[in-house]
Parts: sequence; C-alpha cells; structure tokens
Amino acid sequence: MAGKAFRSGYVAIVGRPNTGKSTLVNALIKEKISIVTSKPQTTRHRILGVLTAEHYQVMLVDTPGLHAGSRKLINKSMNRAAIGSLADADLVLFMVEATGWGKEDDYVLDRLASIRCPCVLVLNKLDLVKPRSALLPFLDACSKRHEFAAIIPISAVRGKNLDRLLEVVLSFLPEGEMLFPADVTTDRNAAFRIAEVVREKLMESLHHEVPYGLAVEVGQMQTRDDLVLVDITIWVDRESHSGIVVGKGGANLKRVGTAARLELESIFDNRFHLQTRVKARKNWSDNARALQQLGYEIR
Ligand SMILES: Nc1nc2c(ncn2[C@@H]2O[C@H](COP(=O)(O)OP(=O)(O)OP(=O)(O)O)[C@@H](O)[C@H]2O)c(=O)[nH]1
Ligand SMILES: [Mg+2]
Repeated sequence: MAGKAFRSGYVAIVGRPNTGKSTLVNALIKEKISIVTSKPQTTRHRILGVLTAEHYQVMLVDTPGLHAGSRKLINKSMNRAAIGSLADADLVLFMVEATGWGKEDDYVLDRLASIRCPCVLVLNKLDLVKPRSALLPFLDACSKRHEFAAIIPISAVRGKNLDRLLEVVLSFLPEGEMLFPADVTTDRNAAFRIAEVVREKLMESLHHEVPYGLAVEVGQMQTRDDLVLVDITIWVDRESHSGIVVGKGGANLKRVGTAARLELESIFDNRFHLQTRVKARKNWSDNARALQQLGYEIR
C-alpha cells in the first residue's frame, strides 16, 4: 500500500491589525516566531513560520495588518508586504474577530477579491463571544459576505479549535516536498528576532503615538562562551520621544531591557547582554532611505 502523501504549501494569514494573526502563528508552531502586543500595527514585515510534521510542512506567512488611511511610507510598505503574500499562497486564512465584523474587515475582504486560491475565514477570539449563542448568527452572516472555503471559529490565545483549523488547512494543501529542513521554524535570522523582541517590550511599555515611531536596529553581536553581547539602537522619530523611551532615571529602558533579555534567553539557549542606546531620526518612518536601512521593503 502506498504511504500517505506528503503535503506542503504556503498559507498567508491576513486581516486587519490586532485580530491575532501573529498569536496564531506562535500557537501553531508552539514557539515565539512573531511578536504580539495589545496594540494594532505590531507586525511590520512578512514573517514565515514553518510547521513540520511527518506528513506535512506548512509555511505560515504572518503579515502586517492591512489598513487604510495612512499615507506614510512605512504604512504603504506594511500593506504591500501583506498583499505580496497573497501571490504565492496556496491558501489564505482571513482572520477577523468573532465578536463582530467592521469596516476595516471590509477593507481586507475587498483586497482579497482577486485571489485565485481558496480563502478560509478564521473567526478568532472566540473566548470573547458573549453570550455563546451569538456565534451562530454571526457565522451565518459571515457566510453571506463571501464564498469562503470554510469558516472556523478559534481562540488562538487559548489554543481552542486549532486542531480543527490545522486539519482544514492541510486539506487544502497540495502534495509537495519539504522546502525547509525539519528543525527550521522561521526564515528570520537571530538579529531580526532579537530586534523584534526588544520592539515588542518597548511597544507594550509606551503609549499614544510613541510606539509607532519606534524602530529597533541590531548592530554588532559577539558571542563569549554562552553569553551573547548585542548592540542595539532604538530609533525614535522625534527628539522629544527619546526621554519618554528612556524613562525617569533610565527606568523604562531598564525594564524593557530586562524583559527582552529574559524572553530572548528562553527563545535561544544563550545568556544575553543587551547594550541599548536611543537615537532620534526625524520622521524616519516616512523616509525611503531610512526605511531601507532598517530593512523595510520599499519599491
Ligand atoms: N481574548 C483573546 N485575545 C487574543 C486572541 N488572540 C490574540 N489575542 C490578543 O489580541 C492582541 C493582538 O494580537 P496579535 O497576535 O498581535 O494580532 P495581529 O493580528 O498579529 O496584529 P498586527 O500585527 O498588529 O496586525 C494581543 O493582545 C493578543 O493577546 C484570542 O484568541 N483571544
Ligand atoms: Mg501581528
């Protein structure tokens, strides 16, 4: 009897900001691949998470939340990264919140009109649906908006119904080969992941517009025995934000540094020493050269 066919393919996860796309990638891979915060527009790049098992390899493509109304170059770069993921996808997971459909979700659905692969609607944050009986009519209303290949309610944070979601994902993947070695879980290198973890802790520690004007750049990295020394520059887009990031007597930066170090030590099997400095570069997020230097896709 022939063995079970190996399946592999690209699954683009798209949706408006803050619906839980990165949380889902981390939950499926059971590793911190992509940073998560309570604030919208956390993910700024396309990030691959690779899930490998005996009979399949799924390339989960985490994307920045699609959003309208911002003219800055960084927002255009983020939207382009998300839209770009659709071209190579074997399957699209369109993520909305199970508590309701908004105009921002319509914006995303409009962008999905021309895709050629199947699109599964994922209703996340099931744990927030109260009363539970509200789910069925919502599911029904969603099914009338578009011909989705399937509609799956989940809770990424609680791990609810993820087995079912994975089953559905696999049913849409073509037979194919392994594209990454079995022990590889992401296409991103250590420097990128370190910068992102620092940005996550910074974003959570700051408010209003400050988190959106932040970029984190990893410079020199040196390894001494099991200790990794990392040189980190935190960019802010106006001078007055430097002091806010540093905090009174350096308290905020210290807190952020400790939280980042602890998390990095749990992701990588190393001890870390982070050397951080804060620099201002006026309006870097709307400056093509600055964006390119910081690793953003600019056409
Ligand atoms: N209650 C609840 N919260 C969730 C769930 N999944 C994600 N969240 C929370 O939603 C927030 C946003 O999660 P992210 O994973 O960063 O969302 P995202 O879609 O990647 O956001 P962007 O990168 O900004 O587009 C975080 O505070 C998560 O903890 C869930 O199933 N239930
Ligand atoms: Mg994200």
